[in-house]
Amino acid sequence: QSNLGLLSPDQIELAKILLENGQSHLFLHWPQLGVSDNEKLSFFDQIARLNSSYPGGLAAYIKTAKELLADSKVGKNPYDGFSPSVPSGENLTFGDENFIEMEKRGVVEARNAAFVLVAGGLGERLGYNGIKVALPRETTTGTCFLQHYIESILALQESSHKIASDGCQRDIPFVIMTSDDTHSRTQELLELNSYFGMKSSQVHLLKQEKVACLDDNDARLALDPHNKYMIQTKPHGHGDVHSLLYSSGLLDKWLGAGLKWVLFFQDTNGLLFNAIPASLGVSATKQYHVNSLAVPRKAKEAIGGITKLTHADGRSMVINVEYNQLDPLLRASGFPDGDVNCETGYSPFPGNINQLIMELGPYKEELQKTGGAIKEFVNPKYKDSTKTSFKSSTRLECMMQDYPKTLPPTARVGFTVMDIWLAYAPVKNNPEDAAKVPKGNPYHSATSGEMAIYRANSLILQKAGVKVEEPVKQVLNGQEVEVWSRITWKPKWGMIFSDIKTKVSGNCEISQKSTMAIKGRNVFIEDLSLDGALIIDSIDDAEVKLGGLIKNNGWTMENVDYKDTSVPEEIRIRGFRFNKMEQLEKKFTQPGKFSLED
Ligand code: UGB
Repeated sequence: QSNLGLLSPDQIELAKILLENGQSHLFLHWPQLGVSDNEKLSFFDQIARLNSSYPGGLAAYIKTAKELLADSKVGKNPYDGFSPSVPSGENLTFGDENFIEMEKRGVVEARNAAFVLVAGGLGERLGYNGIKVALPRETTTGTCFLQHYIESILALQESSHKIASDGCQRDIPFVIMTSDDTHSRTQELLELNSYFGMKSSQVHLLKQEKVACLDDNDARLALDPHNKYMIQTKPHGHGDVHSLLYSSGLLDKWLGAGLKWVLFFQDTNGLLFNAIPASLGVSATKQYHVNSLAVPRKAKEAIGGITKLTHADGRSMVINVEYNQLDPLLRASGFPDGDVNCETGYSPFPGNINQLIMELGPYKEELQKTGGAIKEFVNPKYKDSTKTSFKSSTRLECMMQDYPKTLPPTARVGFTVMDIWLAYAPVKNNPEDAAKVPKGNPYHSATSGEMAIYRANSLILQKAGVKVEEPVKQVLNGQEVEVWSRITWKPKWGMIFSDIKTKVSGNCEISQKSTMAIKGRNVFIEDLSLDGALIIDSIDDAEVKLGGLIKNNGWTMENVDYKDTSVPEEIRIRGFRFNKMEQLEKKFTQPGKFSLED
C-alpha cells in the first residue's frame, strides 16, 4: 500500500491486473516507500512490456496458462475427439512439365509476395555462438544464409518484374523476426554488408519479446532468481510472428499496395529457395489460403506430419501433428499399427518443413479476429507423479504452423510435397549429436547442410544435361555423407529450372573432385569439361561462355575435428575445410561477350 504513491496511474492499473489475477506474491517482499524505489519502477517497466506485447495482455496470459496447466496436470490429450486422415495436397516432381509450369507461375506471383524469416531462435541444439543466419550456407563461396536469402528474393523480384505483363515493379518486402538474443547482431550483419544489395527500406526487423515464466499450476509468475524485482522470462516460440506482423501495421500496408502472398521461412534451410517458386505457383493455382511445404517422411521419423483432423462435432483442420503425437493418435483412432509406410515407402502423412505460404487477404481477416494469437501449449517438467510442482519454471509456447488451428473448415489449407534433396537441409544439430543420429536418418548438421547444397546443385545440373560425376562417401565429424562436386551459383544465375536449362548446352562434364562457383548472371556452360576448380565472376552486362577442357589441381577437402578450437567455429562444425591448391579464377568487369580464353 505504502508504495502506491510511487506509481503512475498506468502502473497502478498494471498492479491491479496482477493482484486480480493471483499474483500478490510478487509484492510480498517489497519494502516501504523510499527503499529500492528505482528497482520497483523498473519492475513496472517490465510488466508494462509483458502486458503490451501479448495479445489480450497479462490477464489473458495468466488465464490461458491456468487452463493449459490444468489440462496438462490431468494429462488431457489436445487431440481428444479428433480422428486423423490423410489430407489432400500437391506432389511435385522436380523437372517435370507440371513442376516447370508451377515454377513459372510462381515467378509471376513473386512480385505480389512478402517474405518473412523467423530468426529469433538461438539454436541451442547447434551450440553455435553467433546468430545462425550469419553462418555460411556453404564454404566454397562463404555466402551466409542471410545473404543467400536476400539475393534469392532479389533474383525472384527481378525475374518477376521482367515477365509481369502489368508493368508493376514493386519491391518485395522482407521481414525478419528477431529476439533479444538475435536482434542487434542481425541488424549489424545487415548494416555491415549494405543489406546485401537490398534497399534498406525493403527490410523490416520485428523483435519478439519473451514471455513470463510460471512457477506453479496456479500460474504464479516466477521472479528472476538473481533479481527479485524482475520477472523471469523465456522465449514464446516462432508463433509470435503472427501477432507481431498484425500489430506492426505491415499487413494493411501490403494489402493497400496490392500484395497477395506472405511466405514464412526458418533460419537455416539452404535449399528452401529451390522450392519457393513452384510452391508459390501451387498456392496460386489451387488458391490455397495456407500452403505448407512438406517432404516425404518415413513413418515415425522425428519430423511433424501434416494431417487432416476431423472432430466428432464436425470441426476439421489440416495441421502439423508432431511425430510423437501422430503415432499414438493413429493407434487410438482405429489404425492399430499407427504411423506406417504406405506403398510409396513413405508415411502417407508428409513431413512438415515449416515453410508456409499464406494468402494475404484471408490471413489478414483471420488475424483481425484473433489479434494474431496462436493456440499455445505448455510443457512443464514435473518434480514427481503428483504433478504439483515443477523442476524449473515453465512458460507458454506457440508455433507458427499452428496458425490454421483457429480457421473455419471452409478455409483452403493444403500442402506441397517436394523431394528432400531439393527442398530441405536445415542446420540444427551440433556435430556430437549429429554423429549419434542412427544411420539412414538425416543429420541436420552444418556438415550435412553444406553437402546437401552440392548434391542439389549437382542433381539439378545433371537433370539439365551435364554429366556430373557420382559422389564419393566420406566421414566428416563422425557423419557419413555423400560428397558431390562443389557446385554453387548465385540465385540471379538461375532461380528456376527452365532458366537454368537455357544456361547449359552441348556436351558438359564435371568430375567429382571439381569445384565450380558461378557468381555472374549471364554465364553460359557450353561444351565444358571441368576437372579442377573454376571460379567465375562477371558483371551483368558481360556474357561469358564457359567451355573447353579445364584441368587443374583444384580444391581438396581436409578433415577438421570439431573439437579443434584453433579453427574458426563456423568451419570446425562442418568437419572439413578447403585446401585451395589451384584454380582458374576469372573476373569479367567490362560489358561484352567473353570466353575463358579472354
Ligand atoms: N524461432 C524464433 O524465431 N523464435 C523463437 O522463439 C523460437 C524459434 P527451431 P523447432 O524444421 O524440422 C520447427 O528451434 O521449433 C525460429 C517446427 O516447429 O530450429 O524445434 C528459429 O530462429 C517443426 O515442426 O525448430 O521445430 C528458427 O528459424 C519442424 O518443422 C525457427 O523458428 C522443425 O522446425 C525454428 O526453430 C524442422
